[in-house]
Amino acid sequence: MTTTTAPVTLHPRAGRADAMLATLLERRRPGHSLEAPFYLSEEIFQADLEHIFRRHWIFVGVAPQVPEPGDYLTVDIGADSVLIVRDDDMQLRAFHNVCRHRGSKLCDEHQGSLGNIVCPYHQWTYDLEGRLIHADHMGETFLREQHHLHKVHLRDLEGLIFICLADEPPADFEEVAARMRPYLAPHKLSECKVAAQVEILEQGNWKLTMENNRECYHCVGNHPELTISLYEHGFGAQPGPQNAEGIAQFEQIVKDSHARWEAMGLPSARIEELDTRVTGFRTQRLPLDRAGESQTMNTEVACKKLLADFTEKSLGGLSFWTQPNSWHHFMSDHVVSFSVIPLSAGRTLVRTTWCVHKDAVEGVDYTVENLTSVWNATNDQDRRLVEFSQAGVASSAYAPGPYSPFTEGLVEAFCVWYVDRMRAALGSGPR
Ligand code: 3BY
Ligand code: FES
Ligand code: FE
Repeated sequence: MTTTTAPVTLHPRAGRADAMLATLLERRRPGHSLEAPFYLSEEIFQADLEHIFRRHWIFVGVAPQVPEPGDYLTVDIGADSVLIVRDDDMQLRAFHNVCRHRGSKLCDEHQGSLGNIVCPYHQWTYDLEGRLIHADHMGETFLREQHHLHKVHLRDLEGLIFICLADEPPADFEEVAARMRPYLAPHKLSECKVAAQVEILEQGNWKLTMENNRECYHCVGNHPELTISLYEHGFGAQPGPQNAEGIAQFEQIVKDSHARWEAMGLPSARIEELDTRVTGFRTQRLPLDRAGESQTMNTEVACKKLLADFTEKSLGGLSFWTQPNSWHHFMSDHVVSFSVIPLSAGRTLVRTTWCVHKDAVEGVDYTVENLTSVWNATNDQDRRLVEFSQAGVASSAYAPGPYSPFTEGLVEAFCVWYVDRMRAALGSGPR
């Protein structure tokens, strides 16, 4: 996938909003932040939902949120509510959260547990595989089998749950999954429990949330808690004589750590495919500073009971970033996952979930406060930055500014991916 400068050939049924969007996509200046309407326009927000969030694989939660048959979670992508349920055979399934009778929403809570899926309106009842098993008053000739719940595509990638609302989801997810499994599997996320989940509402566009996540240029100035565990030379700077030695030392630490972890069966090498495929992703396992164990205030493990069968605490942080809406950090003692859900042009939900070994005991092996303090602080700092950005791009003085070639390469990768995917959607068949 490459960014071309050729004009987008619009579908014949394209409207004025699409034409405006196509013009903005065509004139996007490489290496610069996006023009203001991408963050402010409700029409572009609707296009984001349609072309990005309804066509790509969206990270919605972790398997430990739904450990038992009947456990469910719901997620709203624009007007589409999706119900994710574990069935009696322990299979995860996703359905549109919409009754086949007169369309009532079925489950209103974000998370819960049920025996069958019973519509609150007239009690049509579906089993955990989405089959309509009971509907009163519908007569002898009514065919229940024609009224099963509409399915949504779902993949469980080693405990990370992705859904896709498209009829034909991007097929390259299977390759991404195959390449990521060896990295993720050793941490056994599916054998964890949720220790904490926090939702924050950001008064900003979802793309500002994602762009902010894709760089650490802002870390030194804003994240005193997170930077305790990050190596000073590990998150980017402009290389020069003043830091050449520090960078070389860090690179040596990475090399030595990778050799140690690879020998333990933990793949560590970086994969960099954020803007070169439909299901853009990136991964790398990086050493942590000081005690080097975990992203905590003292960099020691937050949970004494380690994940899986790990006996070694210093496994660094395995990070996994996906387009368009997630990032994750897998450590020896816990996993922290972030799901970004767009609510409107200027409002975004960020859901953070911390998981520990399912046998870990709160108050004995870990405390929620110690486990969550770094990312609660960091999320709040990032929320403020996103809100400042949202306020600033609304100003008449805002014009796209230049990215650092050293520390904002992944922000550019996010924008290149976004622009490419939007152009592909606008230029192709019926919508
Ligand atoms: O660690 C993260 O997930 C991102 C990357 C850089 C800044 N940050 C909060
Ligand atoms: Fe669901 Fe009537 S709308 S049973
Ligand atoms: Fe940040």
